[in-house]
Amino acid sequence: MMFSHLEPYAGDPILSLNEAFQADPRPDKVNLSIGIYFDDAGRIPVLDCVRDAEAQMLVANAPKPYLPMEGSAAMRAEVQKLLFGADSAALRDGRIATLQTVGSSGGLKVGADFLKRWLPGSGVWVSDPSWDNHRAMFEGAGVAVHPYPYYDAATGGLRFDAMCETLRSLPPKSVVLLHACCHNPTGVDLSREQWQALVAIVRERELLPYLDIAYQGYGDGITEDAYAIRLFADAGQSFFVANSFSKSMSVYGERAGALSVVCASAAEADLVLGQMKATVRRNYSSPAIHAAGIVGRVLGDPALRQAWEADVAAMRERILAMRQRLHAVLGQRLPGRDFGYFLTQRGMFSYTGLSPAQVDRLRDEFGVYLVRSGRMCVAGLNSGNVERTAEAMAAVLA
Ligand code: KET
Repeated sequence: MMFSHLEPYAGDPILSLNEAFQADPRPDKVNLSIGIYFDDAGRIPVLDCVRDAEAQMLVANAPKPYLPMEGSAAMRAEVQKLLFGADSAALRDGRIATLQTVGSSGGLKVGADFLKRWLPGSGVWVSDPSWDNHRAMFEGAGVAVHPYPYYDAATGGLRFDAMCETLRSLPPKSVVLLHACCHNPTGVDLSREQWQALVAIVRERELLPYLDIAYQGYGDGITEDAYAIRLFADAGQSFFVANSFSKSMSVYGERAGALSVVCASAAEADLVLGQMKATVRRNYSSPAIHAAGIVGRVLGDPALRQAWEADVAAMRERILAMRQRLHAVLGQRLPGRDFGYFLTQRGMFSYTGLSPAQVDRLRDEFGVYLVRSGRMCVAGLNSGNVERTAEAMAAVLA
């Protein structure tokens, strides 16, 4: 009996729920649980630009060696331009160390292991609430995790003053995890003025920002959503960025992501890249070659790039249309209640304010799946299910 002492795994609040959805036999079920973009037919799209990149790879019939620990050089260079802008001073100065990682989750974990080893006294502060896996991954790396105030349930907005007050009280070199755009789970983002105020606090308190950008292009646009990244870089700040292509290229299972560290000098960036490579070697040795081929081509080939930007805009606009439809139906059914948050929140998610009991009722009675926190993936709505989903929500809210 080697393993009888194990505690049973309670499951992951998002991934286990998605498994429960798949197992639900009801034909009219609606998946608003996991952060995946579904098209208007309810399918995960294969973008034309991704298919064309894969077709090019098939024709080239190139061998599949191990990539270096830090991943594909061509992909890393494209990621840097995408995040920081081709004319970034930090990029020109060679101050950015970028690695291709196994999804952005792989990047977050490699970054967490690196911090545990090289800034062992630093804790990490995450927004209240945040993506649950942030806490799990940093704690798994042995880093202490603390919350900072963020979402204001009373107004559906941001507790920005309280957030700043907490950040001002942190010891130097504390790590502050920030969602660069499309906050998960709330959909509530900082304004540009608030980002600027944050940069000043980070500088004054010598904090280390760790930006997570998993939904680039789903907020206001591909470049617009990189605002915070470019602001920190232009301010001469040292910081981390983990970025994902899972959602923006609809390549979830390819595990396409990267981790970048902006440093004070090119020499420091070399040191960081070296130790990051060592961290990767100890975790998974090297990232996936197919993911590098897709991302490198889609970003680097002008025609594919143009097609991708149009695809991202179409996904963003379809989500917006679903937000408006949901808002309209709920406003009709429950007049006098304020559903304005569906329109102001950004990205894939809305924090609905539904209680766990209401979420359970939606699932059991109507086959509509939300995360129990009340988080809804708006990208699971489509013209065939949005009306009845809104009616179901109205029923449990009444
Ligand atoms: N960061 C955030 C903020 C995020 O929401 C996700 C995924 C990731 C990182 C991971 O991305 P990837 O590059 O695929 O490793 N979030 C969705 C899926 C999940 O929980 O894994 C979600 O919140 O539903």
